[in-house]
Parts: sequence; structure tokens; C-alpha cells
Amino acid sequence: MTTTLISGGTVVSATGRAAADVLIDGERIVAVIEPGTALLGTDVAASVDRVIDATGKYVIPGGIDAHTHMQLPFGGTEASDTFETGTRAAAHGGTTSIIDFAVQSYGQRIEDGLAAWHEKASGNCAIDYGFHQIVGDVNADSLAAMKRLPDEGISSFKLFMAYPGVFYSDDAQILKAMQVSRETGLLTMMHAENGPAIDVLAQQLVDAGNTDPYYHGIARAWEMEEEATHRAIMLAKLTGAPLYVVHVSAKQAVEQLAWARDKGQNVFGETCPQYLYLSLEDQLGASSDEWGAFEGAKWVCSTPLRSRAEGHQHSMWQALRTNDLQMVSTDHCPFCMKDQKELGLGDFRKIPNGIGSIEHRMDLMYQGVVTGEITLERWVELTSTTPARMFGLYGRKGVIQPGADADVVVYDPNGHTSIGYGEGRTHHMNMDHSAWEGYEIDGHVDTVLSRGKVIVDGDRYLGAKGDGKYLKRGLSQYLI
Ligand code: DUC
Ligand code: ZN
Ligand code: ZN
Repeated sequence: MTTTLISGGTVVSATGRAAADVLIDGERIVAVIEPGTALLGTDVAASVDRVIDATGKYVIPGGIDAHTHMQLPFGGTEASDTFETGTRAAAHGGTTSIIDFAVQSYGQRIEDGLAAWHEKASGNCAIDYGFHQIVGDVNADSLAAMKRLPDEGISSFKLFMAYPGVFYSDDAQILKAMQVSRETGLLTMMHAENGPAIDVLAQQLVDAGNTDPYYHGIARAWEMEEEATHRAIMLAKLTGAPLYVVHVSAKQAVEQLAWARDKGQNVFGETCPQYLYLSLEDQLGASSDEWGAFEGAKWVCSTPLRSRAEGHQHSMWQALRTNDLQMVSTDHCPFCMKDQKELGLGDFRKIPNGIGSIEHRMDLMYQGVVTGEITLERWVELTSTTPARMFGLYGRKGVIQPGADADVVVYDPNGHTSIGYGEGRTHHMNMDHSAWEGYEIDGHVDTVLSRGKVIVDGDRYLGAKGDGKYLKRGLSQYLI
């Protein structure tokens, strides 16, 4: 087994920072050695196989992206990152675990949907991976199957109040699923948008000739997110289910979460980088020689980008500081412009929804440290420690401490990263564009270790498909 010492860096956790060396034996961290406490005066550096010099750099637990969609069949096509390309891109960006969504489609058994997801992921991942279960058809059989999910290492399931005819659950189905959530401790994850009402608005917009990508965000008005978030909270209150609202983008939805949390309810929420940085105004102004106003399709995702003038982005940052939102995931769901997004030329409803960000989450969130929106410790908490606690991985993941998996990132605050797809830039996601083209990042992911193996060194990828193993998760460790 290889022994490694990461020396000279500043180890950052959710609760503090300290100059310390990290000693790794095989796949595990075995010691965090602060100056003056060096293992009884032994020269640790001389006795290990490999020393990684982290002088002037941060040493943080590897990122955990708890919301990804590799190879998701959606919108008449399939998300363009495979488990292989998507997890490799994640590794380049300092993410060492993902939790992807296994899908039970309408009419399918949960067991079959889950088996298909294992088939896609197994032997292909660069980093460790777990699954949530999308329940796209709540019925007697699936309600029974949900109770067996903890045995599979799955402690959370997702329902949709949006997408009628695809993944949609009505209130009666949600109520029944939440009763299972209460009974088993499974965390209910909710896509909170009023889908039936949105579909009416979208139809009316198209009928009036408003077909550009921008109108996607007009149809999916914030009122639809606020209303659904409130409804989900009330159904969770009634049933006693723990609730986690995914991809929160409207400030009014945050107000609902804060209201419920203030009453002591087990209600949580995530936002995503796109809701912190991008806006509906950006999308309206988007145009290119190649695509004209259809350029805005790059930023079509659900929930949609929101108006900066209305203050949604400001509200998301604030909620991350006040813990009204607990963490940041990507909702990584990439589609190429060619052959995929372009399915919606002339009708925004047919644009596959999704943005690819898995590679950039750690960098983008670090910009919040640079600009003073969040502290260094909160950066680690939002991107690694809380995802681990929320989804039953803490102790093994999300922390640098003896016994934890040696998923460690050496991050250089003085480095620089140019994000993009265009000339002179590289990204590793399987996309023909970047939603983040031109973003200049203060900071750089220097070295990434996954269970003790260096998988990224500078810009070199040293991992292999199959390095990543399936993570059996426990119940949430975050509940009040
Ligand atoms: N939102 C997206 O943008 N893509 C996939 C599914 C979803 O809910
Ligand atoms: Zn969703
Ligand atoms: Zn999603």
C-alpha cells in the first residue's frame, strides 16, 4: 500500500483551518499532523512513499456533488456525459464523489430502473458514486419497493411536481410517498415547480409566437416555484417526512424554506452555481452568429435562471450564509447544442433542460470566498461536508480526519483557471459548448486524490475508469 504525506498546506474543514500535514496509508487518512505534534519526532516525510508539497495551498476534503444526471434520457435525447466522461470531468474540478439519480420511469419497476443505473455506472467511474432514486411512477408496487431502498445503500428519493406525463407525481402520490419517507427515514427530494400550470403558460407563450429560449424562464415563473415549495413543505409537515428541495432558484422559495425551518421542520434546500451567477437577463441578451437568439438555449434548465433585477441571485448567496440553504450541487445535466439543444429550435418547450457544471462547482464556489460572499470554511461545508452529512456519507467522506477515505484536494488560491470550451480553453465534459464560457477563476485545483490514489496532478489525469466504487449510503446525518 502506498503511503503519502501532503505537507506544508493549510487544512480547511467546515469549522476551521490549521497548518497541518495529512498522512495517508493506502486508501485512508491515518493522521492529521499539526506542527509541534509530529509523530513523536519521527521524520514522517522520509518514511513515506510519496510527498505532495502543499505549501501555500489549501488542503480540503474532496468535493461531493450530490445532484448529477449522467446519461439521463430526457427531452427526447440523453444527457451527453457518460459516467466515464462526467466523473473524469468531476475529478479535474476537485470533486471526488457524486450522487447520481437512478431513474424509475413511468410503468417501470424501481428494481429494474436501479439495475439499469448500476449497469451504466459500474466499472466506468473515475470517482466514487452513489445513487438517489427517482420515483417516476408512485404506485403500490413502487411504494413497497421504496421501503427496500436502504438495503441497496439508497437513502433518498426524488419526486417531481413538474413534467406532467414524464416524471410528474400528483399530490396524492406525493402524500403516499412521503408517508414511506416518514416510516423509513428516507429523505424526500423534491423538484418543486407547479408543472401543470407551467405547461399552460408555456402553451400560451408558444401560441403567441414567443418561442425563443428566454420564454422558458417566463413560463416557469417564480410563483410556480414558491407555490410548489410551499405545498411540498405542507405535505411534509402533515406526514412528518424529511424534505430536501433541489435546485432552488427563487428567493420566494427560500423564504418558504426559511419559514418552515424556523418552525423546526426537517426541511432543507440546495442551490446550484447557475442560480448564483447566471440570470434571465443574461439569457435574454444572448445571441451569436451561429445560433442567433437561440444561443440562450445553453442556459435552459429547470428550475430556470431568474431575474437579477428581482434579486434572486443575491438572495441565494444570503441563504447560503444564513443556512436557509445548506449546500450547493450542480444538477449536472449536459446537452450539446448540436443535435440536442437544437431540438427546441422554434419551440423552447422542446429544448432539453440542463446545464453542465460538474467540473466547475468547486472553482465557482471558491469565487464566493474571493468576493467575500462566504468564508473559506463555509466553502468546504457547502461543497463537501454538508453533502456528506445530508446524504449519509459523513465520516467516510466530507472530512479530513483519521479513518476517513483519502479523498483530498490540494487547491491553490494563487492559481488561475480559465473556464470554457473555446480556443485556448479546455474542459473535460462531453459538451460542444460551455455554459460558463469565459469565466476567469482565481484559484486552481492542483492535485486530487481519490481514496489515496492521485487521479489529477496539475492538468494531467492519472485515474482510470473503474477507479470509482459504488457508495452504499446510510440515512441522513443532518436531520434536526
Ligand atoms: N432539471 C434540469 O434542468 N435537467 C434535468 C431535470 C431537471 O429537473
Ligand atoms: Zn429537478
Ligand atoms: Zn436534477
